Amino acid sequence: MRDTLAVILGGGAGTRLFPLTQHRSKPAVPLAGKYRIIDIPISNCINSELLRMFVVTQYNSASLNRHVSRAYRFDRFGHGFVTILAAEQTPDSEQWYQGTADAVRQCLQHINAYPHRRVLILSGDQLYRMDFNTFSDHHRSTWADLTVATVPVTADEAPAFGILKTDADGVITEFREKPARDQLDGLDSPVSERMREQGRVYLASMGIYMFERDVLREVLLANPGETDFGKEIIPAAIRSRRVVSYPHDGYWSDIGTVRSFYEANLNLASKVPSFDLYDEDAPIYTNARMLPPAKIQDSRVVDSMIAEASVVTRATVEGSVVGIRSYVGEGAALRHVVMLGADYLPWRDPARRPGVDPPPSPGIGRGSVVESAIIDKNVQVGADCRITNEDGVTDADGDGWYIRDGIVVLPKNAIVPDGTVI
Ligand code: ADQ
Ligand code: ADP
Repeated sequence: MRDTLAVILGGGAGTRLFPLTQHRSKPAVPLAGKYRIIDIPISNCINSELLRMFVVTQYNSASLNRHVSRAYRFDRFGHGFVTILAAEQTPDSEQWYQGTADAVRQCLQHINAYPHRRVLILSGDQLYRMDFNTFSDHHRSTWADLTVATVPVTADEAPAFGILKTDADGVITEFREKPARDQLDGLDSPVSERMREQGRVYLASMGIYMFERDVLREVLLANPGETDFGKEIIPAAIRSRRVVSYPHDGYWSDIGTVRSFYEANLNLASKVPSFDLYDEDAPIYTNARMLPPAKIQDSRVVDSMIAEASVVTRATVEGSVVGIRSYVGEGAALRHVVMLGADYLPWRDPARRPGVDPPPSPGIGRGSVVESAIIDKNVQVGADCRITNEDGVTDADGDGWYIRDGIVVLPKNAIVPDGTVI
C-alpha cells in the first residue's frame, strides 16, 4: 500500500447524527465507550499498512483535530501521517465543499504533494473491517480504473444506497444512486447462492472507492460542476472507464444516523457481536489515556461494556455501553443505554478545574432509571429521574433533551434536574 494515499470523507453537516454532532464533526463522535468513529477507517488503514491518510472535514473540526493529534503520532523514521483537511478558502475557491467529490477536488493540491499511484476514498461513518491489501490486489488484477467496494442488500434496503449492476466478470455496467423501490427491476447482479436465498441480489456501493491517480484527477477536473461521487462521478465514470465491483465479505454498518449509531453500539455489547473489537490481528486504535480499570461494586451487569475509569455502585446495567469515566450511582438502572462517558472524573473537586464550566458531577444519580437512550459526554442526570420515553414518542425537542427515532438523546454537558421524567 506504499503507493496509495487514503482520503477519509469526514462529513458533511452530520445532521442525521444531531445532537451528537452539535459541537463536533461526525468522525469525532465517541464510539463503543472509548473510541471515536474516525478510529475505524484509520485502524483499517493502519492494519493494511496504508499509513498516509487525509481526513476531509468542514464542520466543528476542533475536537477531531485534538483526537487525531493525540492518538496518531507516527514515528519519524517512517512516513505515516493523518492530516486533517478542513474546508479553506483559496484563490481558486471561496466555497465550502459542495459534496463528496467536490471535497476531494478541493483537496487535490494537498494530495498531489505526495507521491502516489492510487487513491483510496473512504467514508468516515461506517463500522466494518476490511483489509485494503486484498481490495487493492483485486483492483490491480482486474485492471480497473476505479473499483467500488460492494455489499449485497435486499430490495427493502436498496433505496438507501447507490445500487450497481455487474456483468459476470464483476465489471459495473449500470449505477443508480438511491433508486426507489419500484425502480429496481433488472438491477440485480450475479451473487452467491447463499445471498440469493436471502434475497440479497442487489449490490450496494459502500462508498469506498479505489482510483488510479490520473483517473481520479481526470474525472474530477473534467466536470467541475459535478460535486458528488454517488450521484454524478461514478455513474459517468462507468460509461468511459473500466469500473469494477469488489465484493466485501463480512459485517458492514453505516452509522450516520442516530438509530444506526445506537444499534451499532449496543450490538458491540451483545453476546455475539457482529463486529469483533477483540481481534488481535486487526486491532482498533485510539487515544491511549492511561486510565485506571473500571470498578463495579455490588451491582448487576449483564451483556454490557464498561469502559476504563468508570464506577458502578449498587446499580443495574443491562445491554448497555458505558463510556470512559462514567459514574452510575446507587440504585440506578440503565437498560439499552449508550453512555459516551466523561472528560473528567465526576467525583473530583470542581475547584481543581478552575475556569471550566461543565456539570460538576456527571453520571447517573441515585435511583434514576434510564432506558433506550444515548447520553453524551459529561451529562449529569440527577437523583430519581425516569428517562424511559414511556409514551413511545418518535421525535421531539425538549428543554435539554431530544428524542430521535424513539431514542432519547441527552446532549453533551446537559444537567438533568432531580426527579425529571422524559
Ligand atoms: P451517502 O452516505 O448518502 O451515500 P454522503 O452523505 O455523500 O453519501 O456521504 C458519504 C461520506 O462522505 C460520509 O462519510 C459523509 O460524512 C461524507 N461527506 C458528505 N459530504 C461531505 C463533504 N461536503 N465534505 C466532506 N465529507 C463529506 C454514499 C454513496 C452511496 C453509497 C453510500 C454507502 O453516494 O452510493 O451507497 O455512501 O454508505
Ligand atoms: P468531544 O469531541 O467529545 O466533544 P473534546 O475532544 O472536545 O470532546 O474534548 C475532550 C477532551 O478535552 C478530553 O480528552 C479532555 O482532555 C478535555 N476536556 C474537555 N473538557 C474538560 C473538562 N471539563 N475537564 C478536563 N478536561 C476536559
